[in-house]
Amino acid sequence: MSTPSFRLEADWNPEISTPGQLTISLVNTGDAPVSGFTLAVTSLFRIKPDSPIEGAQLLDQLSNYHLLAPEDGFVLEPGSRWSIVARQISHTLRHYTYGPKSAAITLSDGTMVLPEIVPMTLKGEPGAPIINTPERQPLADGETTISVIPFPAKVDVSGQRDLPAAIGFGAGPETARSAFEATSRLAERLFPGETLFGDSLAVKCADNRALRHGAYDIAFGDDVTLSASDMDGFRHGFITLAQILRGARRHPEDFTFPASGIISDAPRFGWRGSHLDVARQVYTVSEIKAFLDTMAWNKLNRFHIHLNDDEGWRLDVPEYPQLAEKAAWRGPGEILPPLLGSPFERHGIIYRADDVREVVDHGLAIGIETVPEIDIPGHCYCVLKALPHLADPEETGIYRSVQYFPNNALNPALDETYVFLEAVIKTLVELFPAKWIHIGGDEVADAAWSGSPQAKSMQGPNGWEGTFALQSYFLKRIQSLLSQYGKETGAWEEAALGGGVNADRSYLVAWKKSESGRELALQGYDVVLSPAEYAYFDMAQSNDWWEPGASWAGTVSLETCYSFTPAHDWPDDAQSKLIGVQSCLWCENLADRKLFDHLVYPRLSAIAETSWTPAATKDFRRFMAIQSLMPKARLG
Ligand code: TNX
Repeated sequence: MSTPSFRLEADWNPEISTPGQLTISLVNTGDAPVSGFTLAVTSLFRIKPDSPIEGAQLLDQLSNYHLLAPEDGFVLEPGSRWSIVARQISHTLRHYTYGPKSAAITLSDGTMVLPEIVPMTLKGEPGAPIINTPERQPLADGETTISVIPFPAKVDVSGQRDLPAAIGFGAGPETARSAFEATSRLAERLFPGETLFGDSLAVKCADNRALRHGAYDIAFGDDVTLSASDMDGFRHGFITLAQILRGARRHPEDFTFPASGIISDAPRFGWRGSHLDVARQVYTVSEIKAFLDTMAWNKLNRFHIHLNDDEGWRLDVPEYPQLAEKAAWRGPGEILPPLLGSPFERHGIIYRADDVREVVDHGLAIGIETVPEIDIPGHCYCVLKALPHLADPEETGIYRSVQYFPNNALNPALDETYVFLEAVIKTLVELFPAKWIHIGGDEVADAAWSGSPQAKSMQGPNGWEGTFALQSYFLKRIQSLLSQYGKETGAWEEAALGGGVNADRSYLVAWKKSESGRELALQGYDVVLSPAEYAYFDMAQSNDWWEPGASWAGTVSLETCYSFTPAHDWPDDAQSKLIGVQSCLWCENLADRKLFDHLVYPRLSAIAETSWTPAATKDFRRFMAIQSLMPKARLG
């Protein structure tokens, strides 16, 4: 018998209906007819449940997992196609990445066949995904600078020194020597085969208590002298020197190694972060470490790791083995079906204590604190599937999250919820030394808990005060648990709803709009800005259909990303509430790891420059000349 084979095609046509028409076609590329089969597809789009579909029945669905079957008796002949048309779709589809990401055909005898998947087209027009690296744009003729990103606060240098063979450690305090050694190991990992550190130019290091945390000065003369008051300052100085050397070697027409003068540098913000969603896709410890290395070269210092979402839980909590055994896995027969491009087999990852320590220690050695996020009470679909006793047994009705997960929020009215979270927090406190723990708080559905008698019984003096009043009660209770451990609370901006968390000892990440941070600051919260329209790396970089990513917050070109000007219109009394800036990388589209570098670099460097360099010193033209020297994680 011949081996069955298939090709899966998809097309979006926004001109046929509103918002548009999605056609999915299965082509039989084998040489025997097939019947009695089903087709399972994961994607970014979601066909709305209970909406009419032409040519198929939707047998099952969870968020973006769809199980489809042709009408009874349908036979798919060799060389012919089965087409399904759907018009009620969760989003307007704007890029090929919204289309099918993984799929499987189950034949009538139960055999599973994986089709070839063709990237989704727009109105049938052929094309190919864009995966590229922005070109370096040289400086104007005769112009020179130093090749440093983020660009230092003050640069007053001149001349051109003969290039040293490497940056060496001359003399100085023990902190400087350790910073030198850690930076030299970092450079070896990032630029294998290049000599940046060695024993050539003997940099003299000096303690200067007048410099603030992370700040440094470099004086260029016969000697090169690096001054700082702490390890971070020395590390930053050595990174700057290595960047200067690399640039001057590669593009001597644009970049100098100064002969004299001074660089006086200090970060604009204490919080210079990057978030990574390790729930939607699987990231190995070594992939995370490679990402951290690129952060460090950009002088970023906070790694916000998003450890759970509806689609997966990543942290082993020994008291609840169901998390490691069930909630971390997707696949046929698992509590979660394949989603967002995961393969049709058991697929997932759980980080055990040693894995977490490896990530945390790797970060600390290069100046990065890892801030863990457990996203509660929403985004907990897989937790509630793995631990069904955490749901109110009397709950009626179905509410859905924006991502279409049904009843996915932990219930604030149940004692068991807090027993569970105490165990989770105990694990977090043991493994993550940073002073902050981020507790999510985003995107709880408006209707959450409205069908739970136990939640309803927690009425305020004026009756049921609604989902967000209850959310506030819940988040405050978790916040006080964290403060018993001496930890501060981080959360997304929605944690201010319904009464909010206490502003004291907390920070909120403003993500919806660049203005939302200002409101939070005026309410008294410390704010980290990560506005999606500038700082979300899952946003596509142009309107081109073939540009990967999403665009619910618009498109974020490198120039747009660079143009982000934090708090430029905040009143003076709110400015002190801005503690920093971070990027976010949500990973719905990153089953295809080849997209990682394209989405992240050099936008990571643009955010790094915004978080470090004084607004008036930023310069996109200079950035475009230097950015190509910055490292990539090369995960693809
Ligand atoms: C919104 S930003 C979310 C995430 C999604 C992201 C996609 C935030 C706090 N929640 O769940 O992954 O949009 O861009």
